[in-house]
Amino acid sequence: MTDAIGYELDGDIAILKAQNPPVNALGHAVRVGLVDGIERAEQDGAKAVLIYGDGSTYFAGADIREFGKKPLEPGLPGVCDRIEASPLLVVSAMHGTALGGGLEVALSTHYRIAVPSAKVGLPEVLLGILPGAGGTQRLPRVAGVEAALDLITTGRHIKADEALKLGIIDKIESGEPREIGLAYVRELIDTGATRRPVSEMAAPEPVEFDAVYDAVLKKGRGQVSPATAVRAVQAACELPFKQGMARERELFMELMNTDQREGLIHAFFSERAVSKLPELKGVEPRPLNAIGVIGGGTMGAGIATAALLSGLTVTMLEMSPEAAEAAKGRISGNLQGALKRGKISAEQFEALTEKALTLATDYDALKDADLVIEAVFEEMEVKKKVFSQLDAVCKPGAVLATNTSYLDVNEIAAMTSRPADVIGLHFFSPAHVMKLLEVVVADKTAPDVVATGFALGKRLRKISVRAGVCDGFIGNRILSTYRTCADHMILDGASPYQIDQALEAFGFAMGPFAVADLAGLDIGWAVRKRKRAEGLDPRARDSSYADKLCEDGHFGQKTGKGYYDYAAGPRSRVPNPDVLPLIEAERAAQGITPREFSDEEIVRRYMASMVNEAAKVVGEGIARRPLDVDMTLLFGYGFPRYRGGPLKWADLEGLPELLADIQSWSEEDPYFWQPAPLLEKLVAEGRKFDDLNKDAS
Ligand code: T1G
Repeated sequence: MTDAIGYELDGDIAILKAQNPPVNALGHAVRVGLVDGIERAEQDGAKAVLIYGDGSTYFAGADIREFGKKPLEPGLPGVCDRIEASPLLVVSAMHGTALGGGLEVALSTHYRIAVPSAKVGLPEVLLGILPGAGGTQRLPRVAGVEAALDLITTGRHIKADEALKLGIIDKIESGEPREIGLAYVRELIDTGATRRPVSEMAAPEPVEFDAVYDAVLKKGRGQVSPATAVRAVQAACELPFKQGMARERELFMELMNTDQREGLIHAFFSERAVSKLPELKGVEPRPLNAIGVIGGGTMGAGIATAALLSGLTVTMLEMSPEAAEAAKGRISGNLQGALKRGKISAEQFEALTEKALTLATDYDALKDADLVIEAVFEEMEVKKKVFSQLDAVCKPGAVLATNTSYLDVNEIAAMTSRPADVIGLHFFSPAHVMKLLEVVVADKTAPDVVATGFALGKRLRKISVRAGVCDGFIGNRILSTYRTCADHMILDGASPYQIDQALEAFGFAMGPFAVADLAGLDIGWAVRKRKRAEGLDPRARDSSYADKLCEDGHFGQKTGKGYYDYAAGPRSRVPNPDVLPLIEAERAAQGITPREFSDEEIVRRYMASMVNEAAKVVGEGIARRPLDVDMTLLFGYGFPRYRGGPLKWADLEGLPELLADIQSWSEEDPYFWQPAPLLEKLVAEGRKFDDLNKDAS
């Protein structure tokens, strides 16, 4: 026996308790313990075996940290077959989340009981693989093909009541898993229940697998694991169990050896590591119950909505009662959405809009707030006025935050007598939907203020990323570079539409020009005007064709036209015929002879510019680790999750080859393509960005 599985006898029932915190992952010791436990129960002459999990959950799956390492026997498929084949009655009592290999172990037992709050699922496709211990063969036999295809290709977790309806579990009972499990085993013994090996159940009725495969593949937008899983379920219908298991293993190993698996597992662990900063170990955040929001426009209303939904009370400050009512209208609209999706009840809606939210037009209303977030017009003078007022009224120890997306947080902090209490909290629109939060740490920001920023992020269920102060912090700075790269390709001959198609085929939800239309072309216009006013480096290539679009009042979706024409609705965009002539005129004016670009070259240049700038951001310490950049792009800029993020992608592509491309392009444009010193260093040392993540952990 191993310590990972506890063993005891309760009369003639053997009890196997999983004790591998935090989530009873099915690592090697657990697998050995399960097989040893079954054998010992048989030797001890037990009538039945109960398997349950100690701590917060039943098995939450295979141990993901073991992936990519040398597999150790027994493998999980073998463990499941051994459990199922036991002559004893084997029963699972589930609580928490029985996921992946955890549900596969449960499906290899003969009966399953769960507490009402339990959840089950086979989320392997979200890690770039598929259920590899019989889930694609056993689940269709108990729940039918449609339900199995739905759960396996989406990876969604379902609640106990739905699992009961689908036949995945046999009974729901409140109480401690050990207690309800023992009572259920006794009931089964007393009622003469017999073993029920799922593998011996009839193969399920097939469906149109090719059609399902094509639909799932299309929905994956380049991610292959969900569609591959369809073929494994197909085997459950077309092959005897043993051959079906062999087919599952074949497809599982195929996916195990993909970059997508590496990308998705990198995303899984990075998502959990990004908010864990070594420098915040032992630093207590300040109290956080009541917050103030200044400015009730789209961003301010979104921030207030997220705060209300997380249980905070909010004081919304606006310049006039009319503006305050308008802000309340926007917040109610956002909360209506949550009501429609069943996230909140009508009573909760009422309480949030009438009790938890207070409107104000006087700064004095913010004097007791624990934290205030300013979301006013993106202009330094306006921000400075707001912060000097906050400095005058807010209580000592209040955290003063700015939602600026570009401006210098140090300069804003300097407007107060308490720069240590000032921090940047950069939300992304719509703020109650987008997961990303950049926590921008200024030179004088106190550690407990940083900790409070992360505590707020956790409370709002955000992915919080620490960022240093520079123009555009992590995300917008890198965005500005790869957008500039796209503009350069336009000048040299590519079309905005070819670029969008190439990047959408690469996996982005939307290409850069469609994104610009969604965000509003006036934002980019304002940035270009600001940068030109500050004085552009004479070596920088500039283009003004997009300015002409804006001068003609075309700001994208919000005006019905931008790069695309949205006359037929936001989802049916067509190229705006005015755009290409503007570009051709610009090329002629700059004396540029356009050339052909392949989709490959477009993606390569776009990604290389992103990676190069990201390497500068990490090299300068604006981002602490490469994974911080990866999570920023994943959760704020639509980067395809299955590629793990730009720096994970770069590692998988090969840094030497990327640097070589950048160096060759720097011959044509030495100003834009200055190789990042960190990239040169890593290549010289034969290291990867991931090595830096490991160094920092
Ligand atoms: N393996 C290793 N570590 C895991 C893990 C796992 N399966 N699941 C969680 N952790 C770590 C996690 O990194 C974190 O560590 C800590 O546990 C708490 O997690 C053959 C091959 C279970 C719903 O995909 O979805 O089975 O950061 O912060 O919010 O078919 O974790 O503290 O150091 O997420 O309460 C399938 C993955 C595997 C489930 C809990 N299983 N886990 O959420 O806590 S593939 C999954 C989750 C498989 C078989 C195949 C969630 C959770 P640290 P947490 P949480």
